[in-house]
Amino acid sequence: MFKYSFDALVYHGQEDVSDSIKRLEKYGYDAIELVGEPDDYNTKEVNTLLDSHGLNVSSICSIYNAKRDLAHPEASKRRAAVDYVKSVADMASEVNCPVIIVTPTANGKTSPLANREDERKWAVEGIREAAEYARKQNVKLCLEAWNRYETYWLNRLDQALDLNAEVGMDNVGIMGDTFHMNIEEENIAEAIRNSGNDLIHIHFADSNRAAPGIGHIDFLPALKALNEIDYQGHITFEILPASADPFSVMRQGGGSEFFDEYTKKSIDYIKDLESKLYKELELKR
Ligand code: LER
Ligand code: MN
Repeated sequence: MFKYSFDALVYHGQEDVSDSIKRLEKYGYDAIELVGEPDDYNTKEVNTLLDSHGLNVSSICSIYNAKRDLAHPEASKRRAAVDYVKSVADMASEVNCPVIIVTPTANGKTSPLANREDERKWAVEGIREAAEYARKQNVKLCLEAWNRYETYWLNRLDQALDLNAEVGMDNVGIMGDTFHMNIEEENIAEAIRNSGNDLIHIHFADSNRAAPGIGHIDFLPALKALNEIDYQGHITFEILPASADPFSVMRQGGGSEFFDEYTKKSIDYIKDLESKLYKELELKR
């Protein structure tokens, strides 16, 4: 049985976190993915709400902008980025969250500001330092690959595996996001299978970043692959507005469909496919 969560990015700033938690309970979710803005949460209050609605925090979606670029040529900017990841790790430990998302470059950085190899080296150093810190709090980091319109660098899971091997820390893994994978991978299910135990988190959205079922990704092979690798993380729906800069759109309200409509559609659609998958496996026995 897969565990399901929903990325609160589209709710964030539009409603109180208590309303988000109530919505996720109503539609049968196991957990919430919180937004990596530690100053925006009172973690004690969040824990009380989570307890009373029977939800966990699956993960934290960190926000990497120009001020949080782990690969920036300026040392002071890299320091700010590493300190930011540490602050998200602190928040994670306060809400019992096992994994936080890390991407080595700012969102929208589609070409390097310095030599690519130097940027990689700086990012590796920063990720290692943040991982050492997070390990003491029992928090894992997962490296998320983004499509080419959001980053020049980490676009596919094989590249994330490679970066993970170079970082070489036992509390760092990788994650996929089917929206990005649909653009960059040869085959989504194969990429999941090849990631094996290193895949510790995943975002699901359809090809147009709407709720699964609204675009043209075939999610059944992806679920089969997750089942084959005995995936233990959550399936987290990250449904975002149709913009190369979804954050600026969301600041003005992403759209009413992201609340009840997509929250319900996402889990209903994938749970149906999950049942189909188990029936197929049962028939094969
Ligand atoms: C964050 O999880 C992500 O996938 C980025 O594309 C945000 O724009
Ligand atoms: Mn994502």
